[in-house]
Amino acid sequence: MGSLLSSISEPRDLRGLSDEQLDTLAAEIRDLLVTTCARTGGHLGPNLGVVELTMAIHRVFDSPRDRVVFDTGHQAYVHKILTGRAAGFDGLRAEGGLSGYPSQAESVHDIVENSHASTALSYADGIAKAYRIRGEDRHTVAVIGDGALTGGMAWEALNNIAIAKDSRLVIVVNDNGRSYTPTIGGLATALTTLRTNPRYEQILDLVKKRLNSVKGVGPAAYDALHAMKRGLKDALAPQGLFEDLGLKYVGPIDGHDRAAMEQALTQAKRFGGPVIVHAITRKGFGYDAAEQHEADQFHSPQPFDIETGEEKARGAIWTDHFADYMVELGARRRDVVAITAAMMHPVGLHKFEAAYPDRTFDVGIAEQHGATSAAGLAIGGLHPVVALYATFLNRAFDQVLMDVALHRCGVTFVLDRSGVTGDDGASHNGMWDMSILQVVPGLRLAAPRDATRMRELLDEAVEVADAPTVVRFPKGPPPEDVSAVGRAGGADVLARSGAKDVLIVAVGSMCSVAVDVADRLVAQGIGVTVVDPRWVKPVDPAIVELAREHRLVVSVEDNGRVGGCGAVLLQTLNDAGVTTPFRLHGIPQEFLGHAKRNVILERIGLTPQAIALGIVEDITAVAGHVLVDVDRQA
Ligand SMILES: Cc1ncc(C[n+]2csc(CCOP(=O)(O)OP(=O)(O)O)c2C)c(N)n1
Repeated sequence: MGSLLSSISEPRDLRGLSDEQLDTLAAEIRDLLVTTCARTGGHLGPNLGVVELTMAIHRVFDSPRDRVVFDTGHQAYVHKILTGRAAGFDGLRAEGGLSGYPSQAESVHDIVENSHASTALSYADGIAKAYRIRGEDRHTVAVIGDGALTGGMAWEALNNIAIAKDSRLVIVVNDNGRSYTPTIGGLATALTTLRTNPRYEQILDLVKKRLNSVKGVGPAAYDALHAMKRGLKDALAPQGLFEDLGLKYVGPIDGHDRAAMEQALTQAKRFGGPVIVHAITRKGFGYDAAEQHEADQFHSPQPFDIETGEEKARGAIWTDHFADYMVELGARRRDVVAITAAMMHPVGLHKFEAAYPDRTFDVGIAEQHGATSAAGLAIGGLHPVVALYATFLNRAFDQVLMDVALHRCGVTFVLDRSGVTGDDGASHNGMWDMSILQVVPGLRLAAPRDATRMRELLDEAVEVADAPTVVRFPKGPPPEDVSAVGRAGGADVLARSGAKDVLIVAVGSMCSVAVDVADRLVAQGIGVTVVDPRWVKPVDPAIVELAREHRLVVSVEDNGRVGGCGAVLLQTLNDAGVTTPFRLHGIPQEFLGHAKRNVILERIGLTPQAIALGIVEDITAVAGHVLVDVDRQA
């Protein structure tokens, strides 16, 4: 660790440093960011872009007395470093180590840790109002990217902040022009216009020249300056956007010019009401490989080689299979269109976009709009495929329920990163989708067990024209194909051996786990049937009948235990009068701390070994119970 860096244990340590020392510190921070992310992976690009901006905030404001809220929170590494956590970067995102997002458990300087975008302005609005009502003279700073500004919540917040005239609230817009890829939409265009407006540059030059030529500060100088200011304001009219809302605006400021940032923030702090400080930054700034990385400027690279910037090779993941198949599907079905919420590459729609640009829509970080717009596309005669990370579907629940399902729209939602995702922490696990979607009438939900089934189920999903369909799959590589040994209704039977002791109903990625469990049970003389429902909602009547025939039913899913597939299956069996003992395996309904996926699965008992052990105990108890009954009858 650099020598200056090791002298910073809290933000106030920044105050006594000279400009030169601050520049050195910025370099040391970048070095730590690059070397850490090269080893662990992480949000490198966004953090390289906010080094000076974060330093300026911590020099002008007094955290934790003043509160700093980072939208999404993926860009808070520099904040962590400046609040005494540089040494912890060794264990970034690993179990027991630093979280990749702000974390209240880690530091009093951290507030918002949800990592779902576009919430910071609402938090900040509330915090600032609370301090005003409590009579506390404290400032709240919200840092929000141009990407996060595309989310509806941000605009709901701005609408309210604009009338909270005495809120001591400073909104720093970190405008790097990008989400992962360039930010899309009218707002992005307005910001770009502002940033690249040649008139703005000309006027700045003019201002400088005129002011230099004015001797003394008389009325003439004032008029000239005033006229220039009006000129500037006109030139900046595109972002009248903010000013029309009644929000004070400072900028645009070069976000890598720390001194300029400090000046703007000081001005904003003095104002005493809500102010927007518009900072222009470059994602990946200061590390060539990141700045030049075309797809996403190293938004969130895997571990990589520092010299070449080359990411460590990885095998094909579920997303890659989806990406390829969407192109085929698009060729066969001209009515299929695709929607991403600012995650073209991460969800694998970039290939579809390359092949069918007119049929691909990046809606920004706007899952709600994306879902209802998809309903509109369906009403208009197309079949939209909305590809999201499972955790972000939570945002669009009401839209799926009321706008898509109630209106019987044929929309297919593809949920990537479902189940335990691990190193991004609690907010990124896709463990809610199969619970919240269970309550949506008419919706059908498929969980493919391997890449072949993913293609098959996607085909079946896009055939459904009068209801929402969902295809969900996890993070990482799919398993080798798991072939079926038979069929029961619409479900695949994956293993059938010996007596009808145990029926394992395995969901999606848990199918290969269940086959492993079956091998272990068979080795102990326990009869097992493993079934993959393929479509987990609605429950297949064939599975109800299978359950009736076995002595123990075990469900296994990588979704929360509450309200998920197992819970609904149990309820369905109950309704059908099937009284076979039932054991439900799933994710405990907790916010799971960050760690590698396999470490978490181990911790929560979703491994073949743990499940098999539980079944041996359960079937022994059940068999004992049956024997007692038999004795009694005799
Ligand atoms: C609701 C929601 N949808 C999607 C994401 C995934 N996501 C994480 S960061 C990001 C882009 C953020 O862009 P911006 O706010 O401009 O920040 P930058 O990374 O450019 O600094 C996206 C889409 C998310 N965090 N939350």
